[in-house]
Amino acid sequence: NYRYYVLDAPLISDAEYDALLRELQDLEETYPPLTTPDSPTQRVGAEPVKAFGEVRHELRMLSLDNAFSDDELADFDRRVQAALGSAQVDYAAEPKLDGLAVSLLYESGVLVRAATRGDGSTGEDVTQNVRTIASVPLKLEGSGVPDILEVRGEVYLSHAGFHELNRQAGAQGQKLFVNPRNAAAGSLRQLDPAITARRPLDMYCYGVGKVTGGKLPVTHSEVMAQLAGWRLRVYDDIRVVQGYSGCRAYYRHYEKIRDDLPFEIDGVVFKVDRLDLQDELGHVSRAPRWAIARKFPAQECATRVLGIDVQVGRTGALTPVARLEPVFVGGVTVTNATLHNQDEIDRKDVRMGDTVIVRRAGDVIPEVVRVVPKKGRRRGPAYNILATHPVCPVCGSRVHQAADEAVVRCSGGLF
Ligand code: I6G
Repeated sequence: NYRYYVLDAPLISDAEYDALLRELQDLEETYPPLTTPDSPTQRVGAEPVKAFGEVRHELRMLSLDNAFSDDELADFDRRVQAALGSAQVDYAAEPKLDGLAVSLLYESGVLVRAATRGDGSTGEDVTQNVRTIASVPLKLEGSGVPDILEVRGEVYLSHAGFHELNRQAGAQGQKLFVNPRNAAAGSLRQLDPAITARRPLDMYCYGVGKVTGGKLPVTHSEVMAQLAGWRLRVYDDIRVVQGYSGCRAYYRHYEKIRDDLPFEIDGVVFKVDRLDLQDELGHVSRAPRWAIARKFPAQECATRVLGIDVQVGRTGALTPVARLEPVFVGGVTVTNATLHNQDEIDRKDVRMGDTVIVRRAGDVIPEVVRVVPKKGRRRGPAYNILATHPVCPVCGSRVHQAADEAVVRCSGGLF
């Protein structure tokens, strides 16, 4: 499991893995006392619950302050320098995954409890659900594991996992999740762990909470390396960067590669690397003074549909396009967004005058993601591309839609 789910470097084939797991199941059935709580066979199997229990976090789970520009990032660095009275500060940098924060409690190296952040003071007990996440170790391996170790991190769904989940939901006529974050939250908050187990959740650890009966290294980056040494899943490009310019370069790099990552990130996080300096800085109300999230420009924004036009492409395909009230999203002003085809318009039920969420990611054409429901508002009629465009808006030829296609095409006068 560790090689496959944490290191992403399996040594054996899936078939060999399945055979080993079956052998273990057979052994445990024959000799029940051999079944330990941390056995790979014991990830699923807890009974559904009626409601989650409450967990009080002994050390508050803080949130992060945000910087939305280079200037705000520079301000943060200046504040840190001033408070510490030092010229240049080393920061540990890592991407900020768009998931939900979870706390894992290990006693003598064994996972005994997992909780959501909740309001920071009190969260929900999601132990049985977190146990089903294959990359979360049920038992830590290696030497020097503290008696009590609370690890914090982000539970998330990869893009692939999210699309697969929505594909299945669509096939079963269920409501689709709007984004990977909501899908991850919904998956973790299932009362039946068997359902969570079928969701491809994953987790990266980003810090520690309560630690007793053991010593940890003196910098954040070394602590992260130590967690990885105990087999916890830690991001493999946590870097120590110098000062504001180092932070900015790391941010630029992730801004560039963000759309190539297998999961959604909404920014990068910088933390003063030395833990003694973190202590010196302390925190204000809900956020530490020693950390900041440099956020990417929002990729989704709300705006209004002014009209629906049609564009005719090189292959004669008629693509419906929403004309929008201009909106600044993903770093540019967007005035048009693709609606893809009639099936997509029907599925999302997009109409003129609607308030919609528009998404612009990387160099991809902006798209209408969904309609924002407005209670009590009278809406326009449903849009139908064949009704509004019986002929091609470019050449006037008849348009047609093949029975097995979602696309409407210009016939080019051929029939
Ligand atoms: O919500 C968070 C995401 C990522 C974090 C975080 C983080 O580090 C990479 N770090 C801290 C300290 C907190 N929230 C409070």
